Formats: sequence, C-alpha cells, structure tokens
Amino acid sequence: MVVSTYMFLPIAHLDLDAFFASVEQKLNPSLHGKPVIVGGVDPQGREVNRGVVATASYEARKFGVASGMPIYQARKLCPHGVFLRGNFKEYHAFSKRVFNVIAKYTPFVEQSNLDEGFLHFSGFEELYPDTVRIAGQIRQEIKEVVGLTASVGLGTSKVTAKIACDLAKPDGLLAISEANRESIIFPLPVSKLPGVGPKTEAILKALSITTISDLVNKKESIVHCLGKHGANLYLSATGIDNIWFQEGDRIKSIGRSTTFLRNSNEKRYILPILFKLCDEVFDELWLKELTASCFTVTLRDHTFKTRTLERTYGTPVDRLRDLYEVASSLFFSLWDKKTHVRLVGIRASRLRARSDDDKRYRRIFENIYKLKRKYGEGIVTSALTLDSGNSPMEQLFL
Ligand code: DCP
Ligand code: CA
Repeated sequence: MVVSTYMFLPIAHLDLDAFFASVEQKLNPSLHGKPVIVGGVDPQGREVNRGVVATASYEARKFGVASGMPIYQARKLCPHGVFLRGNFKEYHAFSKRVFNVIAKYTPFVEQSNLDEGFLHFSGFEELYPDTVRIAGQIRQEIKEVVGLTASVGLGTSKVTAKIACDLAKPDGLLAISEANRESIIFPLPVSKLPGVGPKTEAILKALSITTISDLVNKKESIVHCLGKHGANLYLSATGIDNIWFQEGDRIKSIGRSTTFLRNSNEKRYILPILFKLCDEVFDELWLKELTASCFTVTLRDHTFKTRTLERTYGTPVDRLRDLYEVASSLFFSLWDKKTHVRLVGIRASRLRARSDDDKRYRRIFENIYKLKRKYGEGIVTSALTLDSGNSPMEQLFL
C-alpha cells in the first residue's frame, strides 16, 4: 500500500519484511518467490524435535505458516516449503547494513529490534519538508544497497507510526496524519492496537468492544475493568504515546534459551549447551558494544516446572569465561543433578555501553568473530563444547 501525500510527519517506524526469511532469499537467489521457513531445523534442513517457526516468507504465510508455530505443523501446511535453520550472524550483519543506511538520514534512531526501529525527524522540518518522500527514499536505498524490503509507517506519535507500519506490510509505506488518523485507525479490530494480546482481546470482547472505535467510545468501562492498562489502551487508540512508547526505549536484556532435543540429566549433555547459549549472548553483547551486570538462568524440567534464578554484580561481567561461570553456578543452584532437564536459558540485563579500555579482549573477540564468519561457526570452539568429558571447567562440578 503506498499513499503519496506530501507532508511533514515527525516519526517513522521501519520494520523489515519477513526478516530472517528475506535474508535467506537474498543470500540464495534461487529461493526468491519460494515459501521459505526459518526455524527449528538443523544445518542440513532436518527437523529438530519440538522446533518452532522463527519466521516465514510471505509466500509461506499464504499457506497459514506463522511465527511460533511448531515446525511439524508448518510442514503439514506447506509441504513444498524450504525449511532452513537460522544464521544469527548473517541477520546481525544485514541489520547493521540497514541501520547504516538509516543513519545517513537521521541520527535520532531508536532501534527496538534487529529489524525495526523508530526514526525521528523532529527539528528537520526545513531539511525534510516532506518526510513521506524521505521515507520512500530510505525504503528505496535499503532495497538497492542491502537488497531487503522494509515497510514504513509515518505518524505524529510512535503509536500511530507503528500502527501505520503494520498496516503497510509487506513492502509498503503508509502515512497517518491528524487528518486521516480516525478514519484509518478507528475501524480496525482492537487486536491491531499495541498492548492488546489475546487475553485483553477476550476481556474487551466481553465488554462488546471489538473495534478501536468501540474502545474510544467506552473509555469509562475499560478504565473501570482494566485500570491503568485500560487508560493506556485509550491513549494508544487516540494516537497518544504512553507506557508502551516511552522516549528512549532501549534494549533491556539479551537472552537465549533452548529446548533440548531430548530431556537430559547428564552434565555432559547440558553444560555444553549452556556454554553455547552463553557464547551467543556474549557475542551479541560484544556486537552491540554492551556489558551486563545482572544474569538470569532459567531451567525447565521434564514436568514443565520452570524456575529462574538471578544474580546482580557490582561490576559488569565482560569475559565469556566469567559469563559461563556465573551461568553455570546459577544453573547448579537450580538443579539437583538428578532431575531431567527440558530447557535452559540465560539472560543478561542491566546493560551498559562498553568502555573501550580493554583492547586486548576486544582484539581476541574480533579475531574469533572474523574466523567464525569466514570459516563457519564451528571453526573456533571451547573445550567445553567438545564431548570429551575431560573439560577442565566441567571438572569443577564433578
Ligand atoms: N522472530 C523469531 N521468533 C518469533 C518472532 C520473530 O525468531 N516468534 C525473529 C524472526 C523474524 C524477526 O525476529 O524474522 C523479526 O520479527 P518480526 O516480528 O518483525 O517478523 P518478520 O520480520 O519475520 O515479519 P514481518 O515483520 O514482515 O511481519
Ligand atoms: Ca519485521
């Protein structure tokens, strides 16, 4: 959907279309136009137990394939689909290229995810009297330089820009101004409003509220029933930023978790996986030039009982070895060494910008990262990820 009106709207929301799947199609042009599903499959494309779909190309979505769906279900809906395992490093590299293009147009960018962010043009009225045109230019440059399609929504607030972007998808541009805001937003179902998940949707339905216009007209009942949450929904519905769209939204944590191929109570099986998750979290912290001082480990056992444990440190943990030690010590506080484990996760929070004072570790990390990109993930590994049983770290816990 392209709306070609000429106007200055101060905020844009940009979101790449079917991000992981589009990167895969870009890397392998023979996948263009084909249903591509990225998710819980191994590097050979074989199905992994209990794997879920991370994302699907729009060609695959036509068959009903959606994010979060079990892979086996996606295979039933789309048996001719191309199933691929994701490659986080590539996605990160593409994301960086996209945000480098954006940075040429405005320095005021709040990146909320690898593939999306808000762009602010306030104060640029002279430079960009027509931000709709600028948004079109950014989309075009991303297409030409990076080879991906981005959808963009423009508005007078973040919430309207976000809604506009969702409506524009895929490969579209939509501007919501004060003049057309009510006619575009009010007829939409409440589920299109940020902050409305399936639970809230059911509560609203019980109040006979199905469209955003119903919600605006029944302000008293939603505030009565949902309290502050209701008041925030009302603000979103009228295009006013609130709790979900505060100034300076930043990444608050970086985490990874994985469900095992089989439940296990063997240290030799569990610890290398925990290490791998730490490695991924650590890579992302480095790439984003962040450090963390709070860590949370999650353990789900074979009965689905889930427990978490968190520890905060006075100084940031900035070496992979230290991160792994923190994670494994939290893990051993949660685990009795007998219960079969189904899932582990590690999350780093209390993030701060990394200072550049430790150049030596930076060089080591950068070289490892370069090697991994050149020769593949497996080229550099820790003794822990080898199934030797003699890893010195593992001995610590015997
Ligand atoms: N992602 C994931 N698991 C999910 C949802 C998303 O791993 N349950 C990953 C894959 C997506 C990326 O994050 O490609 C961005 O998520 P989006 O929700 O923006 O979805 P897409 O970019 O895939 O599709 P679109 O934005 O076009 O709807
Ligand atoms: Ca996206």
